[in-house]
Amino acid sequence: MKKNIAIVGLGNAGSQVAFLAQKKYGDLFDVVYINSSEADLAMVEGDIKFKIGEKEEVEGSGKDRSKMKGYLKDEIERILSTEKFTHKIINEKKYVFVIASAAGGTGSGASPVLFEVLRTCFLDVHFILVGILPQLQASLMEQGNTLEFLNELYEDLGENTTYMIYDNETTSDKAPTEGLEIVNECIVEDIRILSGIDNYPTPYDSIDEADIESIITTPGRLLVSRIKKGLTEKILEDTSIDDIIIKGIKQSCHTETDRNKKVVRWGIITYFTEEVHKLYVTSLEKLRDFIGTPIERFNHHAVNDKGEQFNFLYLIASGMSPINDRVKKIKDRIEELKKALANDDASRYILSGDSVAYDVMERRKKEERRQSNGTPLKPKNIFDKFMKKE
Ligand SMILES: Nc1nc2c(ncn2[C@@H]2O[C@H](COP(=O)(O)OP(=O)(O)OP(=O)(O)O)[C@@H](O)[C@H]2O)c(=O)[nH]1
Ligand SMILES: [Mg+2]
Repeated sequence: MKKNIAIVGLGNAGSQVAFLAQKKYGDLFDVVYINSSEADLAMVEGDIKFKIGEKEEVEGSGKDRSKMKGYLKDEIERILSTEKFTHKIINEKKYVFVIASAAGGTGSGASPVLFEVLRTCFLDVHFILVGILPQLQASLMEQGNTLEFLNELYEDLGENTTYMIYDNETTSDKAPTEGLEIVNECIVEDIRILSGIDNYPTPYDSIDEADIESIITTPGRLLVSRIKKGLTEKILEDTSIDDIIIKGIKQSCHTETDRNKKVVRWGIITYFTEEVHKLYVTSLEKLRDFIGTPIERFNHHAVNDKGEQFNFLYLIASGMSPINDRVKKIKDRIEELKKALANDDASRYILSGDSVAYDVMERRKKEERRQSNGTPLKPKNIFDKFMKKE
């Protein structure tokens, strides 16, 4: 089977997601790893790995985004002249997902600019940027990096970008490693749905490859909700399908949906038994109240004759609003942490690591500004935009 999708994982979080995708669905995805940490790269297996950064440096960047941009800039020509990467992996794909944590150094720093380089070089491939937000309890440094990442997404990559935002806060009630694994799993399963693999043949309404393409390539935020439980005749007699879908969105690992409801397209893929199909009210008014009314709707209804425990419903929504409500929470958290540092002696001691980290971040930004006055060549000059920050 020809693979339509590649996953480029940057930094530790991105690589872990790519590795999971490789392990679970190696027949659907090609994967690429990019990391500054030799140790992290050694833990994953896949088609191709790029180590960026100084050779003798074994570990990551220590959350230094700008250093990573510099490292990627130094290596970008080598990466783009690696035929296996460009010809076999990227150029042959329909969709390439570029995945990283927004909070670290390597993935957060390198992924937006890499995304821009790739989409400039490979015009026939659709690129989707996937960012993972840190928990609200994460450090000042991580929150600061996240804001920079989101700034690059919204300001530098701009409106013509399709992106997905996952959130480690959604699993903050779980044990730390378990929480991250749930998020990784969610990302991989969502991308699997976007491959269209579960759109079973049907004589009824259907979503074909071109429809999926028009949903996925809509600029703005892309969200997937997968519902596999509770879609039984008994439950649907008392509960509206809208409520089930809304709950599915709220309980997913995607970050919260913005209150400024906007959605351009959605696709709903159902696989229901006849009985459940009869209970399915397709107007979905409450859902529209929750995420907005799409300009275009696509439906895929296939009949499940295997038994209602196999019923499922997937929602793919695209062109959604920027995550301004969540950004506000990050900013509030940064203010809270800074205030605690300034006012409270007890907090000052506990949070001193953060304070130092924040100073380091400020210094790095200045350094980055100073370095951005060179006259680099293409595609290196794409980096300029990302290295000019205040
Ligand atoms: N969902 C998820 N989050 C992760 C994972 N690994 C780390 N994180 C989170 O990502 C943030 C750190 O990003 P990393 O991906 O480790 O950083 P990096 O890109 O390797 O950058 P460096 O700072 O250079 O090491 C923290 O908020 C972690 O909690 C993972 O496997 N899955
Ligand atoms: Mg790392």
